[in-house]
Amino acid sequence: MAGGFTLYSRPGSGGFVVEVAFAMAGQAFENVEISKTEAGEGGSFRSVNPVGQVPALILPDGRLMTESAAICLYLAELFPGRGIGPLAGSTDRPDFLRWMLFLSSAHYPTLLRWYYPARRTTDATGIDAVKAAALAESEQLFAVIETHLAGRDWLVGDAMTIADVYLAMLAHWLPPHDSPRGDWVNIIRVCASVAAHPVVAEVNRAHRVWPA
Ligand SMILES: N[C@@H](CCC(=O)N[C@@H](CS)C(=O)NCC(=O)O)C(=O)O
Repeated sequence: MAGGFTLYSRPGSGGFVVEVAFAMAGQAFENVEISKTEAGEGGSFRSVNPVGQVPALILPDGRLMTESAAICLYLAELFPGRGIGPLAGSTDRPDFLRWMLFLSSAHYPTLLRWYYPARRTTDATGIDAVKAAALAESEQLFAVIETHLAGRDWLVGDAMTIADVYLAMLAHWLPPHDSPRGDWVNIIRVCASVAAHPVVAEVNRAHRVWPA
């Protein structure tokens, strides 16, 4: 789409939350599916994003934007009033920034460590230990969220934001079952509310972050 947005993504990836933000905005974009081979070392996608990760967004002026949370925050500003998240100046803005960064910069990397453990050690016999530590840290962070959600409908304020969608995505990546732990009743409750949102449900039909 010349002059529009182009999103490089893959079903089930972090592109999910960005696609939901675009859908909430009602903004069309060209969706380019990148295979793991194209994204791998030496693959053609490396000329777009040198680190080979999705999501990667090409802005209408041709610049590259990476980082799922940064893209979501940008779309929230670009498309105000669409429920993506509270804007600067609103009471809920600090909470929104807190949880978006908590999820993307503290939590997402713990899951990446579990899925790509060989990047975290040069000791071939240390893989299992890296995975165990990654899972333990992820569970600690989910426990923080579980406590925060007690008596609340959403992570931020009194309406769904893209932060809740981000949470549902991470909760359904949790190894080994791709689902939140059964005793996290508050997280499960919020994930169910997110899944019931018609815009989210429509995007998830293609992504299947959770069973559609
Ligand atoms: N910090 C990045 C992480 C993106 C990321 O790790 N994406 C995964 C898919 S969910 C990926 O492309 N992994 C391939 C790799 O790391 O080689 C973001 O928030 O967008």
